[in-house]
Amino acid sequence: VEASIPEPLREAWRKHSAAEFNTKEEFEKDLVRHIETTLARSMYNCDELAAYSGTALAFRDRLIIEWNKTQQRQTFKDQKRIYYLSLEFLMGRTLDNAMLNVGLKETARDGLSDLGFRIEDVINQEHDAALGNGGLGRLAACFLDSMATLNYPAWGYGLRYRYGIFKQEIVNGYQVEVPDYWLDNNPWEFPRHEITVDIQFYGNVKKYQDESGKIAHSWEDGEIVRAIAYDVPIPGYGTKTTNNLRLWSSKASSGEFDFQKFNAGDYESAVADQQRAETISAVLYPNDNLERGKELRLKQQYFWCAASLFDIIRRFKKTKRAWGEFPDQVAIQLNDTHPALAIVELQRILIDKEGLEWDEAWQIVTKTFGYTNHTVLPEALEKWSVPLMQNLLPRHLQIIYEINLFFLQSVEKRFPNDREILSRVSIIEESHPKMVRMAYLAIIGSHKVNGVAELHSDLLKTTLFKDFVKIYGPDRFTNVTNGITPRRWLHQANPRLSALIAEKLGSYDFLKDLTLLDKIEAFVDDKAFREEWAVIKRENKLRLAEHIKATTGYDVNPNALFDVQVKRIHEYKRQQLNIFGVIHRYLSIKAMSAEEKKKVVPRVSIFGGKAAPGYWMAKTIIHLINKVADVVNKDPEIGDLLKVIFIADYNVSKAEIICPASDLSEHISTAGTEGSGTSNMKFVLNGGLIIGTCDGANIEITREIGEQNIFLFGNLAEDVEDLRHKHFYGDFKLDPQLERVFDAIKDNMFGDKADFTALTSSIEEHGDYYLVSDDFNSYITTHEMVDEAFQNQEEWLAKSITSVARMGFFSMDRVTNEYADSIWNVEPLDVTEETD
Ligand code: Z2T
Repeated sequence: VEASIPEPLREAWRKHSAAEFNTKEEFEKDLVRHIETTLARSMYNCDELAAYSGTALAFRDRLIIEWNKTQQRQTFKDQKRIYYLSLEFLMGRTLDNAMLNVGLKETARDGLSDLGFRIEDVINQEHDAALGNGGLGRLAACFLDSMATLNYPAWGYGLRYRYGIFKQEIVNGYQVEVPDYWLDNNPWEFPRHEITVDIQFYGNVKKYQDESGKIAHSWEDGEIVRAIAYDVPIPGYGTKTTNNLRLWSSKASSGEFDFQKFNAGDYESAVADQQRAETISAVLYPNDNLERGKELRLKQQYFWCAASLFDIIRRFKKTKRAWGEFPDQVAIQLNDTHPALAIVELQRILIDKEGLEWDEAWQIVTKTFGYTNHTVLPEALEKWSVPLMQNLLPRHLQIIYEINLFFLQSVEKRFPNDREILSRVSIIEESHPKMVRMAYLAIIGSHKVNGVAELHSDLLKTTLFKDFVKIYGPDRFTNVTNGITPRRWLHQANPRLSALIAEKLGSYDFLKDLTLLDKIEAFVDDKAFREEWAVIKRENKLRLAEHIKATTGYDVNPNALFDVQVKRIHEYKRQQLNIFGVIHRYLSIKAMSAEEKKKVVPRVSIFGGKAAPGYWMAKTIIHLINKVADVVNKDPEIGDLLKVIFIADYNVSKAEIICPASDLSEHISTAGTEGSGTSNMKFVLNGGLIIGTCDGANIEITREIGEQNIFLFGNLAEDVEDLRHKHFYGDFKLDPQLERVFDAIKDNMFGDKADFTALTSSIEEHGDYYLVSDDFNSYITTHEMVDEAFQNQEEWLAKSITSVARMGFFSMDRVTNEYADSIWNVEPLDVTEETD
């Protein structure tokens, strides 16, 4: 039977086609129906969780309808599509975003209220989808929102982890990791049990002669694992486009468990096989900016790349085009090197399965891929040991050697007198064991390579990838500075500020064209506007204060300066600099007379972030922050002048509460280490000022908002190498104010000093790699300038408004359009009469 219904029967279908709710009445009807039938509950048995599920199901119906239409439209038009390959999608919650994107949140609010629920309580029932670590995963999620909003035909491809990033609890000041099992009752995913791909591992390669006598290769006798597709609808804001995020889940290939083994009575081993297969998509690796070379991680990477490519090729083949047209139909973006094996897999399919010649295949491959690099930190660059890859992916390793050979031959031809360059740029590092350098593979297999902020992209070109610029010329390397979606990070997180801006601008159009924000600069002296702006900030601070009270028990003064640093805990991000600064402030206040204390600007220092479970130094930093909080918050000499708060389990939904509530946020990485940073953008867009180093996107934020509106401090990227060199040769003097801080720690002021020796000695004795001491004085002095500025509330407010007005550049929509024009060469596809 044909899957497509014949035309004469379609009228009956059309008559009964599912309808979308648009009014409050229709919403209530759908909601009650879902609660009473889908959930089998009633008005006598409906808690907030059931109300959440019912609301989600009602909105899900709407999304599905537009999602189906979008997929039909995109198939019918068959334009070039974008495929965004990312091992991480840090989505956060879906319901609130879906309600806002389809423009029916107020309708739902009224409907829920009629039925006895407060919409905020309902929204808060949802579990975050946390399939990511930090900035890289959140960037992927912002991409999806933006690509749908701009009507690009785009798919995300990722892994359906059973466990997302762990939940963080703080017990006695230490981080404790709790598994994040998030899949039960998730209404936002659709299992596609009919969409499967069998993926091979291990085995060996046979050489043979094909019919024409040509030498060919086949990869045989491996172990097979099945990939099953789970689809997630991605609605755009104020558009009908609803794109697809496809996540792969792993399962044993022969179904429930191996039949033969089972019949032979080998029950245990049959179950073990099944579990081993399911382990592939079981858990997200919790490292941010660190790669550890574990076999299971390589399995995850290949499993996901192979399934995604098979799926992409299956779609391409349906159109019966020639292979040469593949890059005109398909743009694949590699989110870091995690999917770099896709390059090898496409080459393998083209030459081993489709019988193309090497050169023709390689042309197609390089035209298809683009590679985004997110960091210059050496410990984050992926390298896989050759023996490991030989065992797991024998044919792929051969192809990598082949790619490398042709590449090195071309380099030798161009630089005949340079022996050194060959070993420097080889994909294979000649170490013991030999290693495959994934970044080099990604560069060689892509037509464009981009960094994520200007400084970062410049550093790539002058340091890490210098030789490749020489080989390929500068055109292969480009910059696309990161952005954030204003839908989630302004409209959803800060609805009152969004409404105030809309009122002044006459519409919410700025959410689709963020450069329109510049029009609010005209109101910077408007007294009523300024007052409302200040009231909104205060209410957002109160909301955060409530959260702090509920989760930590501490009362914080909403009039104090809220000073926030929330991001993954990492030495290069320098939370240690911040907490040392806090100790400095504490000691200074304690040394003051009553008279002097009256002049102190009250502060709440707020921290949040997870440490990778194996990263001891990061865990030590968390411990110190919590110990300092214990002491400072209970010190009667301090009162409201200083509070230290560690917010446990920082995630996307907490960021939505925290970002709108900051007066000041900290983006203080050692210059040259942070690729871009994106929370800096979220805070400024919500009217917070920032203190930061000349690093990542801070530099471009300064260019946009003006240097009078940001607190910059510290050494510059160009000076870092020299300073490290000096330290290495013993030219190091601990900053005297930092010495006073260390003395307090060593006096056991914050508990057993031994707990913190690793932290202090990394600075005093082991070269201070992250330049904490070098930047300390500048940091402290700049914080004094912050205090002074905060005392002039009128000027502070003007800075806040002006900065928001100038943030248009950092919209993810600008980012998406830049990728579309300069890397993907794709066009949007909007609804037209022809297509609908
Ligand atoms: C990550 O979040 C980032 C870089 C990585 O390099 C890995 C992870 Cl998990 C392998 C971050 C950068 O640190 C940050 O500066 C940047 O803003 C973000 O990616 C998005 O580009």
